[in-house]
Amino acid sequence: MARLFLGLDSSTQSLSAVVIDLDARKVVHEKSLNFDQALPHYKTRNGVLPNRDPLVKHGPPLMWAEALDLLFAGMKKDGVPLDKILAISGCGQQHGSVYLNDRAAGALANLDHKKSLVENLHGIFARKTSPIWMDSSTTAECAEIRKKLGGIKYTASRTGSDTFERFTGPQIRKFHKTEPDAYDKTAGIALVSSFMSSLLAGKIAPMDFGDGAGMNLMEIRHKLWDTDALKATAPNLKKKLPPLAASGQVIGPVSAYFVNKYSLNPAALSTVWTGDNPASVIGLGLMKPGQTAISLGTSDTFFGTMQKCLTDENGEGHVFGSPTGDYMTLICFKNGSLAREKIRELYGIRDWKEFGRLVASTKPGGNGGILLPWFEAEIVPRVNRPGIHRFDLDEKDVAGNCRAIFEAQMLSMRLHSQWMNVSPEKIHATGGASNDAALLQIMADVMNCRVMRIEVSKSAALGAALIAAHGWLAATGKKPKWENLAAGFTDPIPNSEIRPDKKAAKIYDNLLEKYAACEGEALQLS
Ligand code: XUL
Repeated sequence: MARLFLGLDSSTQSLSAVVIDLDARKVVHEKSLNFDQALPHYKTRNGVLPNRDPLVKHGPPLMWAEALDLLFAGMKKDGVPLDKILAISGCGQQHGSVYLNDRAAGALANLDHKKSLVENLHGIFARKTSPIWMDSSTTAECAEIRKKLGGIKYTASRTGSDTFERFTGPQIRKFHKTEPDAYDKTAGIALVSSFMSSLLAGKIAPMDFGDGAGMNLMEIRHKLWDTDALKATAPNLKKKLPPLAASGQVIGPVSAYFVNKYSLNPAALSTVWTGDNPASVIGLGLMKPGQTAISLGTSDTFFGTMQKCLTDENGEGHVFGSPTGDYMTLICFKNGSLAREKIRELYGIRDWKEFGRLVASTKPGGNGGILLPWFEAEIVPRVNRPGIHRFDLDEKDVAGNCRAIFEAQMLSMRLHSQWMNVSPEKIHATGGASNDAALLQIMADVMNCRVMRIEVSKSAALGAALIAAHGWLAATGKKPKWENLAAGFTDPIPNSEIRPDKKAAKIYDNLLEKYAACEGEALQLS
């Protein structure tokens, strides 16, 4: 009988599912549900609730729960053999937090399949909305925690990252400061990942070492809650946090809710979820140190596997636990595809094909023009006052601006990833814009490295399905090797390799210095 595993990805804009057949080494089902389109009554835009303050970005946790119902209903309707799934894991947009009151545990344990998840979860939240990773409203709290922990370098070496506005610790501190009563009534805090796994398990789920590291609360080298960081963040915090565990660790059988309602296999194991980036490390096959990936998603991220924990003294990059038990490094740039979309809108460019054609019609380095695309407050480098900045670039030059935005995104990645001390020998490219050959050529030239496209767009959900398989095998006494497990699922697309052009790479070596100077100048203005 085929061994089937389900991976879910609760991301900013959508909830996705990937079902794999481990023996056939095939993805047998993929499904995705866009929050804005499928659940318009939550009134989100790109999965985010509107807010007058541009720095505040929240999402509705009930929407994520309702999406889970809809996705399972859709899979059942599509004839996915849910009764044959052996284990489920998942991942979520990192850093987002869900605040539960003392009724949550009881409600989770007694989910009534005759009602919807939304009805079942009525009255369990201590805070209606969840701050998500796009939120940058906690600068004061970051400074307070960082100071108490002894500065950037120490905070980073202790928790894996400097304090960042989107990280859960500073967000919790802001909640405690601005709504102390609601904070006091919070019995449990979950991450998006652990909230979703709690629904599937029917009990409060652990947080994993990957997503847990995105909170500024976990001691990165020992993978334990850091007492000083907890103290620096908010009172009585330890009591509100679940235990930490490895992703894929079995929590128990899935909640009867999903068995009764969607005919899910009653013996299916529900396992600990992780963050979307740690899951992508697996889904992109980055099991060996030095293997890197660039994901061109809502945000652009640069990440890879690292065996020994090395942290960024300047505090721009992050270290998280990897599902393999090693570490992963990551740098996240908020102005990713949203910024590319803004340029497309600004110049009325029909579609991405046209955008790629315009880029290809221009020369590497675009005559030295630089465009800093901080449409939204940026994470790396830190920009709290959004704005775009052009240097030696004519605003009316449509093709030049299309090239310049992607060049700046890649130059910024190169500049701000130098601390990792990894000279990538190959890059796996993924995410929406990775389908565009002209953009990938810029990536290969700026990074001076081979770039390969990877087959699945849903690398995070695939990674989660592989984590489920790993957890299931481990629970049945096996010691699965990650490379063997992922073989066949994570191979790059044949003949997709793009090699750097020597001349162009030289141009970018020189342009990097100018980019850094322009960035410095623009930061003075921001
Ligand atoms: C990583 C980060 C983003 C989100 C996107 O630190 O904030 O990549 O995980 O979902």
